[in-house]
Amino acid sequence: MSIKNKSKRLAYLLRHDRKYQFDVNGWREVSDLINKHGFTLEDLCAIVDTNNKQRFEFSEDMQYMRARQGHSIQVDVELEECAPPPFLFHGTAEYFVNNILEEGLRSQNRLHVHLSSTIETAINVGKRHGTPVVFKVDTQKMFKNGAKFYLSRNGVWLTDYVATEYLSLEK
Ligand code: HQG
Repeated sequence: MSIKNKSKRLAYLLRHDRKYQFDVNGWREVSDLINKHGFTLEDLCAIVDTNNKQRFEFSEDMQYMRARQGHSIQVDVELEECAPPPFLFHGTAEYFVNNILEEGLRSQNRLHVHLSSTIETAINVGKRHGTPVVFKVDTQKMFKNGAKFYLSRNGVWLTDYVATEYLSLEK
């Protein structure tokens, strides 16, 4: 398996695997990944070091690993609450747009709505689902109105929900 595919498999095991009993902060034993899922320690180190989005981290003692964001399982990865920049972007696919304009951005299967700092990143996120469309999010107004924002350790902005009043289509 290529390192890219191993990384995808690891993302599933650290974000979405309902069969594993995660620690409250989202940590999974390195020994479990090695003994039950076919990774070597070298694989895991290479994935942490080379991952383009720095998605994963080891615990200090190297006994555990976790994903820094993107989970569907209920864990607390100790996200840092932060004041957002004035605007952020959300990339989605064309066929979700009408629904989003009706009900706002929901986190769907994940714990949070994911927002991007740049239009380019948002386009790439949207492409994963189809023809990309980018929403501009008035994060400043949301923040003034009491919404909370979190910045993951790999630089992804997260929030719980974005109501339609804060959304505009980016052309
Ligand atoms: C859409 C990747 C209909 C939402 C990326 C998205 C990201 C709605 C899809 C991270 C909706 C959920 C997350 C509504 C939201 N009606 N559709 N009301 N509200 N949606 O994959 O943001 O590579 O769970 O627009 O880079 O695409 O995995 O979220 O299209 O940072 O590290 O529902 O995943 O990171 O899709 O992607 P997803 P996402 P990684």
